[in-house]
Amino acid sequence: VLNACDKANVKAVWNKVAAHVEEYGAETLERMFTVYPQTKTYFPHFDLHHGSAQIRTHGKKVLNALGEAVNHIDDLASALSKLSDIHAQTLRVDPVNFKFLNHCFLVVVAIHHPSVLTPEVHVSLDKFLSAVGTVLTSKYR
Ligand code: ZNH
Repeated sequence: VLNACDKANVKAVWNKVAAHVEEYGAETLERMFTVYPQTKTYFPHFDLHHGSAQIRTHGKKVLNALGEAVNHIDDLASALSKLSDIHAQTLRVDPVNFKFLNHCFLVVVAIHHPSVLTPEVHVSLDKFLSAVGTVLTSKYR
């Protein structure tokens, strides 16, 4: 459960990330496809080469959705309800992949903002990303 301190930490991280959603989103996805190549199976229709416009566009979508979640951090279930339907009913992404994506995003934040990501903030961001993943995989059956 995210406590008040976690919520403040996540918002502080997002203040740093918000201006770079496309760049960080693309880096997160590229890392995920490289480090966890099985995640590529969900994107057979994408050009997955370095610098792909589709990766940039999709990365921006994913990070904007995370930003929306930050804006509604007290009510993630309603804020992500539609996205949760899409992931459960249409995309059927195996839940393990959410951990991969979360990990890659944490690494990207760490690279760009090392001083922001104290161990305490790392915990809060990890808790937030897990909570988002839980919501997005909550309607699977
Ligand atoms: Zn996802 C889609 C978000 C995870 C896969 N996504 C999507 C979108 C969004 C998102 C916003 C768009 C939708 C519409 O169109 O409306 N995701 C997200 C988030 C997350 C995710 C926030 C977490 C955090 N996904 C994920 C994973 C995976 C995925 C993990 C695998 C690996 N998605 C996906 C796909 C899609 C999506 C495949 C579709 C794409 C296209 O375009 O086709």
